[in-house]
Amino acid sequence: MDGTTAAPLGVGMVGYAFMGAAHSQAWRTAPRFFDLPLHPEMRVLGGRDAVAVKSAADRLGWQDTASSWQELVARDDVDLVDVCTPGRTHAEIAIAALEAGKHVLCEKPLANTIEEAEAMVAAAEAAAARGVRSMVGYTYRRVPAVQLARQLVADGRIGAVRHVRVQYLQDWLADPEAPLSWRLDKQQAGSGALGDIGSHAVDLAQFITGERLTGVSGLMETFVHERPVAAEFAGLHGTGDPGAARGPVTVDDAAVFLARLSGGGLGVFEATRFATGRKNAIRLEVNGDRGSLSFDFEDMNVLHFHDATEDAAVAGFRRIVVTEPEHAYVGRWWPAGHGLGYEHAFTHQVVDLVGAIAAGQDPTPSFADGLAVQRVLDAVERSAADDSRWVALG
Ligand code: 4PW
Repeated sequence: MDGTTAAPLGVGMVGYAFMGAAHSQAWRTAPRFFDLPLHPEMRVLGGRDAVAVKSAADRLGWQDTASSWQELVARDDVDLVDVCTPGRTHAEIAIAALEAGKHVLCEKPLANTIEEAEAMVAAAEAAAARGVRSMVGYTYRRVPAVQLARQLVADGRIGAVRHVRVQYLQDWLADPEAPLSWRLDKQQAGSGALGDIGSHAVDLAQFITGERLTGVSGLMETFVHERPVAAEFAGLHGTGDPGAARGPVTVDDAAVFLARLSGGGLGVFEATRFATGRKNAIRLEVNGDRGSLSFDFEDMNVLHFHDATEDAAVAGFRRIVVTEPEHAYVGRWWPAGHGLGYEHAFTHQVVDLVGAIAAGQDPTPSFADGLAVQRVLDAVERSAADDSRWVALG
């Protein structure tokens, strides 16, 4: 404890790999930099491999361990369950936790199928009626420059949205010998680049514009169909075992799609793990009839803004360094100019979730927002499977 008088919020987390580590630092850090109305206590880390869970709990700062998610959900000292497992298990864990009266934070994409996502929304709505809250982890919304982009659109600074282009570019699979992981297994992950990173692109487009995608036409491709089985993993990358058996890749390596937006604009989306040299480039541009916005996560403390109502001779694009105390979340961190990184968005996610729980409000993005993204992913898959046929969304 750090001298807080806030009531405790007992947290249990399932999963402890890349996302588990990112969430752990957020639970640890949020109460140290922000005044939270409830004090998160990192009570239990859950997973099936007792030795690995114990070692992860010690490293990441969890007080205790559970050998199954069922055991974790059943504990009286757990008020909130944080689901950091592959998509295959999201629905069963989240629904059980909500039914047990625990608040839920669930990693994205919400689920592997529309049916699972719909069941999760139903459970979330029933739980909300009992004061139990849920949120899906589209963390890039909580990058201060993305918050500013949304604000500028909402304030009418770029006018009516005509174009949205979002690219989410990674390259960790460009090497055909990069090993298999659960992210390449349809049973575990639901889809590949489309669900893992294309889902962020869709969520960001809808979040920043405040509009919905109303139809899509897509293409999906798997460039490398077999890969060596990995010996072990760190982050996204596995270590190949020389001479290891090979296994099938059952998801897409890349997905591209066109979309229409509810406000009448057009969208172009790209998600790939084969963009050599691009590590985590989320490139986003929105053009309105009064101006434009441009953002690249690889320069995440900056937002470019063009005000088309200014004198054309000097208008250009303004480079806004989003590190002023006036910017969302920034005032609790460092002096102006001392930028933030990938992990801060996870901390902001905890801040907003805990704030909503304490205020008795439903946090966003909700499971319903997660389902809306899921419907877009599903429509892209159906389109791609049918010669890029146009698929309308309700
Ligand atoms: O934040 C991203 C995730 O949502 C990460 O960079 C990798 O891509 C891992 O999963 C997705």
